[in-house]
Amino acid sequence: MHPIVDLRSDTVTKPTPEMRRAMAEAEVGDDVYSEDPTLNRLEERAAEMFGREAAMFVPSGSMANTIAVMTLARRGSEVICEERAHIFSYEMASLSAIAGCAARGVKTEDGLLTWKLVKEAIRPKGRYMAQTGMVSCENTHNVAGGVVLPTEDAEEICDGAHEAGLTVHLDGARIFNAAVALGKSVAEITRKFDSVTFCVSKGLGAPVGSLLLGTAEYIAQARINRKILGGGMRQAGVLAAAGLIALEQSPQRLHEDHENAQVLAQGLAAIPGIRIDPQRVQTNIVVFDVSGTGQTSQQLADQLATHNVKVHAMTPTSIRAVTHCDVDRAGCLRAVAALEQVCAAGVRA
Ligand code: TLP
Repeated sequence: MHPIVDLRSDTVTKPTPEMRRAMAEAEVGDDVYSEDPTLNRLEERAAEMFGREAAMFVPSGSMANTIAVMTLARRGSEVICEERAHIFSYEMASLSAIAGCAARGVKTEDGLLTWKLVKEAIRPKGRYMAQTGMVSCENTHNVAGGVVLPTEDAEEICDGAHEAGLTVHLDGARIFNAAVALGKSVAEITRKFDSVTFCVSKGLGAPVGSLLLGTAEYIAQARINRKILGGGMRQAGVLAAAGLIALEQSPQRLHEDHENAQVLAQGLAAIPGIRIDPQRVQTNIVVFDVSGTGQTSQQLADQLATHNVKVHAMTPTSIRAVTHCDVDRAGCLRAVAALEQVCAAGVRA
């Protein structure tokens, strides 16, 4: 049997031997006292890359988003986001359960918010409706298929929202993928947001962690909120050591994942019953419709697993495959061949 091709997510990557070595050798201290030199280095380097005053390491992207809402939005206020945004639909409602806000999901065809859509969703000032407090964007948009938010649209949202007295957060879990697709730096494409989060644990390949970025004042408050969540870590330098390698080295290779996603998308498009437009695949996420195969996404995913290919059944009719550093071109081609076989067998059955 072939080795496993795991396309469920770019979160599944294993630390490289260099990361493991750095983790073993990391100089550490107690981060709750801000005394972990490796973690401090990661935070400083991240802030520098994004042109921000400060950064804070958190265990996960979900915690980073929750802290952003806790820090930027008043309890009882509404947060405008795209309907399928991770912060709204994939974080166990922590936005409400923990940060005390309500999500106002905006429906879009392509996952991309615009200022026009955001503006229409802002509540009028009054005594009955929850008042809008914050806007949250996602770049790249995961569930919409890794689509990239154009920088002009992002900036228009930020300018409009600021003028309306709202704060704006960016869930940039995969912002380095967006930067590669846009051919711009992460600093350039995020500069107008009040707060930005990105994950070292996704396409960048580190085992654990995300960073939250903003002004020194914002991050000071965010540190308090991280502690409220029990997210103050101690000798977290062992994690930061891998994060530093991810941050310095991985952005240069993300274009390979995007190229592999294209190969995957084109292969999938040729399979009868599968619907996908490869031109809409901009980064490392490939979402495709399987309704024409006569099988549910879960049935297909289960059968693919018997061929040692793992994918994520996202909805009953759609599957998500994500490319990353632990899957090469041959692996992607093998996934296409396996799906072709599984679909053909389904037709015969
Ligand atoms: N996304 C995960 C799953 O939760 C779906 C994945 O496999 O893609 N923002 C975005 C845009 C994300 O895609 C994710 C993770 C997060 C935030 C949360 O990150 P973690 O998993 O570190 O809490």
